[in-house]
Amino acid sequence: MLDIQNFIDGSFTHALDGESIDDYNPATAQRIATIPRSKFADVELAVTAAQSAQSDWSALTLEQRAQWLDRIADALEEKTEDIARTESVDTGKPIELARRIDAARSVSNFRFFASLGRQQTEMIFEMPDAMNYVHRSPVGTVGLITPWNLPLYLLTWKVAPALLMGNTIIAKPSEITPLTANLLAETLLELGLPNGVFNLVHGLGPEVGQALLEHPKVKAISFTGGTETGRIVARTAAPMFKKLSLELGGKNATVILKDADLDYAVDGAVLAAFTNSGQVCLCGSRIFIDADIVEQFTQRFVEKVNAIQVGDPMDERTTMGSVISPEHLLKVESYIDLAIEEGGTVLTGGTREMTGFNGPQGIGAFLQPTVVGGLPHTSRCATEEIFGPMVTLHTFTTETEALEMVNSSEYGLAGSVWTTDLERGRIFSEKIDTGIVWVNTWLHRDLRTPFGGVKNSGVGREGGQWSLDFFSEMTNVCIKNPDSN
Ligand code: TXE
Repeated sequence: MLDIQNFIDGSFTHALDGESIDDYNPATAQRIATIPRSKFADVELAVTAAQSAQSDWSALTLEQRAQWLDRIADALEEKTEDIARTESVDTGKPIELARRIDAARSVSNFRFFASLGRQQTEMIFEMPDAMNYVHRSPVGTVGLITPWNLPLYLLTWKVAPALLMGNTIIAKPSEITPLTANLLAETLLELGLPNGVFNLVHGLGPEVGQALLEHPKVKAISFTGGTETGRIVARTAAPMFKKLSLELGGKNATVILKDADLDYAVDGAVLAAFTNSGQVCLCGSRIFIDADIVEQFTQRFVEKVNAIQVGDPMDERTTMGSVISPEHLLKVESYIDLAIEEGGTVLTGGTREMTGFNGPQGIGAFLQPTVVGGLPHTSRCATEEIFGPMVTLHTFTTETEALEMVNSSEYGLAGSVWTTDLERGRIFSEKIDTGIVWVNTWLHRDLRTPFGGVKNSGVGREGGQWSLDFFSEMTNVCIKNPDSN
């Protein structure tokens, strides 16, 4: 049992009122840690620490802060195994996935932004009689609120650019997965990052998260999480004119065109559907298939899904672990019941048993990957974000019909199109109302590219220069020499 504490002004400390909440391993149902149930007073302490660290941190050069990012990347890389195990225990995801995706990306987030910082050039705009240049300053103290699906991956995606641009940070990780944020704080303490530059407050969203949103000295909020919470964040922070970045939910489409390389497309669609038990905001949970190939595709897709090894996250052979919590398991199961009520057919999955796992069954939050056919694309199962190991299959006869179905969603985060005709794929992609489209691939990320959604999937973009713009304020300085007429 770990006794996790807040990290404020370079010290680990309990919540001021001493209250705590429990943290569980969803694969074993064991209590693994307690975390502070922080409130406004704890946020106040963190803000005070951040504000007093602000001027020294922002006085460093971009190169000096890039060197900090490199040092953090190196330190995290040495802890790869620790990060992977901790993330796996806290989320129920397979250790192999946690190592390959969560740990690796947490390191590369810091390396990437260090390198991007070094590539910055001055923005200069010459006029016949004057010159303009753009001076960047930090926003100040920023609040970073992150979810449970990719805990350290998504937190470091915000921490790295925020530090690079000279901001001080108050981070609020999900109360369901607090452990790797704590590991990051320990690492920063070991490295000697100046006190108050990075602060971490744990607790419940509506309490400590809300306090962070409401604090007048927190000048920007970068939030990744559910769409409903995103509305609360916007409602609270927008009237205070805080800078806001909202990365919200998705109900992404995977589109299999008639000329797709079928085996390749099946592999891609399975990965898009069930990576991290379907708990990635980019997961393709609605699959649209051309009627001419629907039978072959469905047969091969179901076969491939049946080969997924659902089991002990610590077993290297496991390809799918548990879902995030027993409550989330019930939510996903309620959608399977709803699918049947709505007239769908469960083609595979829908049960709790584990494959390839010798431990006691029925304790952890495990669910077989579930494929549902026969539902209209307008059904609740095909329109609401389930965020679990469940997908719906739909058939189209023309590409126009496919586009109409894909774009009928309230969400617009990502999507993928599978075809051997790259030009056709490109034209189709541009017509999808979404922030990100992949052709013949999924979750293939170049960190320089814009990341974010349209419609109910969010506002703003992260990634590359977009993150640097978010975490800085720009002042245009126009200089005229009085001697030049
Ligand atoms: O997200 P929440 P949850 C979706 C997915 C999932 C649903 C709910 O559909 O089922 O969201 O998941 C903090 N003020 N995604 O409950 O509640 C909260 O403590 C300030 C999509 O985890 O949005 C956590 O740190 N903060 C997604 C963070 O917000 C508040 C990833 C996200 O929690 C708050 C995860 C408040 N009033 C879930 N209330 C994605 N797009 O990646 C909560 N929080």
